[in-house]
Amino acid sequence: MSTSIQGGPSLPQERKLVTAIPGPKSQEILARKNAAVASGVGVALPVSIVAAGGGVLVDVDGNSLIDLGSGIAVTGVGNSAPRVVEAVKQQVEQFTHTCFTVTPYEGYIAVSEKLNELIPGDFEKRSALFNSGAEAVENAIKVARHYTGRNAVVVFDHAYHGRTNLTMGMPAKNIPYKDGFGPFAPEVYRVPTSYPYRDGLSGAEAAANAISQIDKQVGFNNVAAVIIEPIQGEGGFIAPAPGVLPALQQWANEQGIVFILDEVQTGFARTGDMFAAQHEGVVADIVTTAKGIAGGLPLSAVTGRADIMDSAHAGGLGGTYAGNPIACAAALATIETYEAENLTERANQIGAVITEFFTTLQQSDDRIGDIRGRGAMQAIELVESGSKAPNPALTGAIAKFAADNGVLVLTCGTYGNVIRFLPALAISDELLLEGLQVVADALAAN
Ligand code: PLZ
Repeated sequence: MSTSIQGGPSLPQERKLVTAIPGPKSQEILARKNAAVASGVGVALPVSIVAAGGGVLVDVDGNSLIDLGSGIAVTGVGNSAPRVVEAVKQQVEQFTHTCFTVTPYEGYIAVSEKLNELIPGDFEKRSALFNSGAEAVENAIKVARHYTGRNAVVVFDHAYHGRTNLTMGMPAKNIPYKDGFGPFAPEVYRVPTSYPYRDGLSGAEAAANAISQIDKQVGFNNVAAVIIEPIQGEGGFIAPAPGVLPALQQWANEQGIVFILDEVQTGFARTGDMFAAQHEGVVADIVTTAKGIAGGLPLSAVTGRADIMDSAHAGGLGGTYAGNPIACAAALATIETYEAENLTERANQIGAVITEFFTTLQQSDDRIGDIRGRGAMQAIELVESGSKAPNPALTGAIAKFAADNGVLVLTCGTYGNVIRFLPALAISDELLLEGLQVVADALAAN
């Protein structure tokens, strides 16, 4: 693996612990956090970071942790990729902000052109830029409603789409996202999806199930949009059975329903294709993207068929910071990095390393119920030995053991029993395998 995208402050790519986790300086800072920051803002691993790059996070005590989460699938190119650093520096010296809807600038337009070119679909497209994934989802729904003149939005079991009021009603998980935060926006309907490890349904069966529920609960003619993650992220890295996405796409097209793919977590080389939809040749009417788009700067996008996207009146879409010039400069440099460094291929190599590692381990530990994912978006679902009963206690214990031993892993899943692996595509095989071995040690110790 070339080191050309590791960049950053030349961080040694190593796991090195010089204190317990968290160390004394981190503890001091975290005590200030508890006094200053609203406690609803939790943290997964309470260390205070001073540098990050390639596949490591360095904390204020001098510990170097292996990062298998990349800020929840954001820093695909690393946390300080050279092209991104350079582009951001240049832009910040030119200007930091004008508000695109007041006085525009080329970067926003260049990002839109690039997205229109990269996102699957052999038709004219338009894009609009925003700040967060949730904001992109909200705007995709605004556009779909405006275009169709209909209200209903269909989401799926195990879905996750954000934390704003509209998107908060869309995730399928109460704690931590929804509890006590209602009322939620109306006209959001949830239907079953496909969970191959647990439901055993074929793609055709799962799609037929969902479509039949939409018919019975909502009525096709009331549906503005169906929105689905090509691989469900927060819900547990669930890839639907083959055929589900093409069947939903075809049905939505026939019914005049806007088919939205939420590629916020799966997009930008993560799954071994530039976009996860490409795996089955699915073409959405609208695609939402964020996270991996801009190397860590806040940017999101809604990209779709020109006639749908252009249906909203001028002034109907926007936001003060939406498509900020620094974030746009970072996005152009980030996308250039994915392409120039062939990071889709790297994502597939990473996926092969992870799959092989856990397939071997599974032979002697049946608590690894399922190993799944695509490219550098992989997960293990943990269950009770001899059954498929979810094992969230083991999952938490493994994340804790890994953190104590200098490896950041993230958990997810509706049942809280999935460990997900989302390393930066800049990580070396050596460091990745060292991180995975710590997870194996955690399994052995629990
Ligand atoms: N759509 C598919 O995965 C964000 C959530 C982290 P924002 N997932 C990480 C947390 O605990 O808040 C996500 C996603 C999909 C939309 C979103 C929302 O993206 O940038 O977090 O708003």
